[in-house]
Amino acid sequence: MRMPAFLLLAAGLSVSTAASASALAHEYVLEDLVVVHPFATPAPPGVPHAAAYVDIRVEGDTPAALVGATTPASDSVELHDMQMDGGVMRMRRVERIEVPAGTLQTMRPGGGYHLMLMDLKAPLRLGERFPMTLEFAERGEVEVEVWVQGADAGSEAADGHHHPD
Ligand SMILES: [Cu+2]
Repeated sequence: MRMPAFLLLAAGLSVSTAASASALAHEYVLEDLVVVHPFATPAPPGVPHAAAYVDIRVEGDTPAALVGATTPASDSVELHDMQMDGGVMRMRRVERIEVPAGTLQTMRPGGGYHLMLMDLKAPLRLGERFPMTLEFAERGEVEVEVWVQGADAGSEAADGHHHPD
């Protein structure tokens, strides 16, 4: 049975809402939370890990917390934060990524939060797409499609999504 989109939303299921204006970005809705333009940078053969980036916007009054992710593309996915530490960029694993109500949490290559795909099952090539399930505290899960893009192209597409003008 085909359900209207609003019923799926009410049931808390994910709906791919389309970037109808352009094919350059994509986003997903989970209740009052919007996941915008998930992308990952390429990983050539022999490179075991890759980073993925998702922007998360909370439109309602309740903060959100990303607490985990899974994908068939890798053995596991860790939430990471990358910061300068004594002149060296260091990655550390975090338990959760908080997104305060009414705000946008962006992730970009080069620093800060990202999702680390640990032990890739295959290289990630430009132009490929793969599914990933994001798990949020209280809100549950949403499945998104991750696009493999260069750091600049992915960042520009995500930025453009927030500022369509
Ligand atoms: Cu990392």
